[in-house]
Amino acid sequence: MSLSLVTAGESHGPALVAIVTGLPAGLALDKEAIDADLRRRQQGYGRSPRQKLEADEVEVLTGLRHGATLGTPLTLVVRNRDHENWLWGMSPWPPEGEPSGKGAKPVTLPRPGHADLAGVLKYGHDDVRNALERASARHTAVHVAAGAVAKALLRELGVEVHGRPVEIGGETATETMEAATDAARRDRDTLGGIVEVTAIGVPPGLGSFAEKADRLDARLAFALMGIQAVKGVEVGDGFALARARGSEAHDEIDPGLVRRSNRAGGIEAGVSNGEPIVVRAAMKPLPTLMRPLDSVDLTTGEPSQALVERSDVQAVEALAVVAEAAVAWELARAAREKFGGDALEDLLAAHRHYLDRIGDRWQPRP
Ligand code: EPS
Repeated sequence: MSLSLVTAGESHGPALVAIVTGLPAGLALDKEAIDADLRRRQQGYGRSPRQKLEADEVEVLTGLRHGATLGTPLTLVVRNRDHENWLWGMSPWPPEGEPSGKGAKPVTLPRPGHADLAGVLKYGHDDVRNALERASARHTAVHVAAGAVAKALLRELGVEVHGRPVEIGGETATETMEAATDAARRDRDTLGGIVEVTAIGVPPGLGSFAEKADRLDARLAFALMGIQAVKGVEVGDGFALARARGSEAHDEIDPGLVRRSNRAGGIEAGVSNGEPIVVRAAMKPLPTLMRPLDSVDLTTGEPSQALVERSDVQAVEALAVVAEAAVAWELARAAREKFGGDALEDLLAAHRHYLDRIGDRWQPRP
C-alpha cells in the first residue's frame, strides 16, 4: 500500500486540484488545519500583491465523509480567486465576446530562468502563457493541502514536520532578511534563499537500502527538487561532509543507541535511523524581475526584454511551507509502505507492533 498524488491546475485558471490515493480509512481531517497551512504559504515578507487577491481555502469533493477519510481517492480543490480577472484570457473553452481582462494578449517575451522558452519549444506553443501557467509556483497550494493531509497521518504516528527559512538573499537574521527583501524590491530585483525542514518522531526503518528508488534520502531529494525554483538539496550536513574527515563526519553511537551528533540528518544508507530528519533546499532568485533581463521577442527574433508580470520579490518563506509539505508527503508515503493497513487502526497496530519489536533497542526520543 502506498500513497499517490496527482495535481492539476493553471495559475490563473478556475482552480487547482489534487487527487490523493492510498489513504487509510478513518483518518480524521481538520479543514481549519489544512487552511492554516494554506494561509502560512501565502504569507511572507517577499510576496506579491497577488496574495491580497487570494484567500486560499480547501474544498473536498471526494473521499471524505463527516471529516473522516473513506479509504477512497480524496480530491482537494483550491480555487483561484484571481480567475475572475482572467475569464476571457484563461477560459477553458473558446472564449465568447471581445478579448477582455488579463491574459488576452499573447506573451512572446520569454523570461530567462522561467519555463517560458523551454515550454514553448517543447509543446509547440505560440503564446508563452500556455507554458508559464502550469509551471507557475501557484500550484504549490494544492501540494500544501496534500501535505497537510500527510501531516495528519504522521501525527497519528507521533511524527511532526516543520519547515523554516534559514537564509534569504544571503542573510540569516529575520531583520536582515527583511532589509535585503526591501532593498531588492526597491531595485526591482528578486532574491533566493535556503529553507530547512526537520521531522521529529520518525522511527528507524523508513525507506530502504535495497533499491535506489526506495532510499528515503533519494525520495526526499526528489520531492524537494520537484518544487519550483529549487536548485539544490542537502541531507544533514550535506556538502560540508565532503570536506570533513571520517572521524568528524559520522554520528558516534553511545549506550542506549543514542547518537552524539546528527550530521547524517537522520538518514543512513537511505534508511531513517531514529534521529530527527533534517533536509535543506536552496531556491534560486525568482525569474520574474520588475527590471527585466535581456531576452528575444519570439515573433520577430529581435533582442528585447523579458516579460514583466506582477510577481514576488522572494518566496523563500512560502518555500519553507511547501518544502515542509513535500517532506511530510514523502515520510507519510514511506510510513504507509512500511505499516500498510486499510483502516487507520490497522496501520497504528502495525506501527505499535514494530515499536514493540525494536523497543529493547530503540525508544522514541522525548
Ligand atoms: C508565479 C508568479 C506570481 C506568483 C505566483 C508564482 O503569480 P502572479 O503573476 O499571478 O502574481 O505570485 O505564486 C502564486 C500566485 C502563489 O499563490 O504562490 C510564478 O510565475 O511562478
